[in-house]
Amino acid sequence: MHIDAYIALGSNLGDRQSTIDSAIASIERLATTKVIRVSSIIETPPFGDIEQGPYLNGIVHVQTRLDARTLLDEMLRIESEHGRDRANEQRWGPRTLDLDLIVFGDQVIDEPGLQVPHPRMHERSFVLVPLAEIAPDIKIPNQNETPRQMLEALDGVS
Ligand code: A4P
Ligand code: MG
Repeated sequence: MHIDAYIALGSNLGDRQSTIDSAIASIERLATTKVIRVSSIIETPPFGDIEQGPYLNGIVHVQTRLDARTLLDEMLRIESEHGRDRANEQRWGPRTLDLDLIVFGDQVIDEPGLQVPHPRMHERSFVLVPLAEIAPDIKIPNQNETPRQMLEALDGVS
């Protein structure tokens, strides 16, 4: 049985577009994993209090037979292959590549180092805009709202 998963991509250091393209190619090469759809890659102002450059952000929809922990481990490996250096960076600070697992089928996981659905997705337009583009009406476990509704709620307050 495959699982429909949604991975958020972000980059604000180096050649952002090449990094995003190469990260998508790496995701495509994962065992038992198929890229179904890639959202538009959009430029977004940095979210949070840290002074940093604009990001490119997007979402990839995959179908995979990997389990969530294996997929996350592969995502962390792909980040480091693209120059991500966690030891020398700030929380929410600039990074060559950030891959976040946003949704993993209907699974709800809350373990050290792995939480899905991503607990802060509903407050981040850089996640919700591309997610609502390719998957506006998916059911997100543990959430009453679809991506479209989350985005409407966020637009309403900002
Ligand atoms: N982890 C747990 N659950 C997950 C999950 N579902 N997906 C753990 C990915 N990782 C998960 O990740 C820290 C640890 O979270 C990982 O080792 C993994 O085991 P991280 O990416 O280093 O954390 P972080 O990035 O410092 O924090 P967080 O809350 O993920 O923040 P973001 O969103 O990644 O912050 N502005 C714009 N416009 N666009 C952006 O993409 N990104 C950030 C970075 C700040 N501002 C931004 C953007
Ligand atoms: Mg992250």
